[in-house]
Amino acid sequence: MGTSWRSRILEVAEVDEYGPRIDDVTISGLIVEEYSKRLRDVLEVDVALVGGGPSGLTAAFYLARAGLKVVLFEGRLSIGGGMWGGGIMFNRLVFQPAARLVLDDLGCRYVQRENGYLTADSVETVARLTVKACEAGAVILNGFTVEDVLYRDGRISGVVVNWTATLKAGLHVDPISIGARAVVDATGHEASVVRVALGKSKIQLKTSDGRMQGEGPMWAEQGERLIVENTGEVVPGLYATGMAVNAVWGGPRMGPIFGGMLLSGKKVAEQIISLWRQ
Ligand code: 48H
Repeated sequence: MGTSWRSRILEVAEVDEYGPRIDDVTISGLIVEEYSKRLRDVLEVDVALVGGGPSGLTAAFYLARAGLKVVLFEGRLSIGGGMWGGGIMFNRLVFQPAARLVLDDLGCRYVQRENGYLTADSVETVARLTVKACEAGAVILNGFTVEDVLYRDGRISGVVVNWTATLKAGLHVDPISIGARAVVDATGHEASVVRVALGKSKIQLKTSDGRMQGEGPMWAEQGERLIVENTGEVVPGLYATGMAVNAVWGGPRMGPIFGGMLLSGKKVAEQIISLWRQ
């Protein structure tokens, strides 16, 4: 008769000169038990964020800090999106002065340069944003791609997720669904959640023709301004933040300056928090 892995963990562990003996099956049991519980806990949330770049992580931090139940799905194994590489892989980040408040809230270290520009180490900043979002209570699930949305009564009401590895392998495996009062597309240039929503019949954006306008050519000042201005709901229940905003509204790209991403993440969080408090 086989014993369950739980009975193994309850057994008094054998001890050798290095401490309690390590049991392979117990390791697996802990992973499966804890991950399953985490996944079950986020099947229904206040906010489902898609994309773990600067805008998504910032939004996750503010939303979770306000007490909302937040899950963030990141398709890759690594969090941080386009932040790691700074500009042309010189891993320094540049921010405009307006981003200082957000950097301070997130506990990021930076250097003050001429004309108010701020610079920071990209690896350290990714780590800080991630830690702050997790400490605030956001659950980050990496390796998960959002491949569809839930749409009920004219509203986006959740996301449909699958393992990125499953999708990359081209396996025919059905996904699972996550219910959310608000969904945030923080997927960067791809705006992949908005795109998938648009691919479904009957869904129109709040843009002039109801369609995606597509990102414009590089112009940092305009790009940074418009990204913050246009951050918000694009379909009832679906919000855009970060680079996805300019893809939706036709704003220019801005190259390697990251203040707009943080400010956009903060703004989308504040919009959702104020609705939630009503
Ligand atoms: C799960 C997904 C899915 C999906 C994509 O690109 P990001 O860093 O996004 P932002 O908007 O926070 O920041 C943009 C910035 O990094 C940038 O690219 C700038 C400033 N560019 C300027 C310019 O001129 O080029 O992060 C998006 C994340 C990535 O990690 C993706 O893997 C992830 O979203 N993602 N995750 N399901 N369907 N699609």
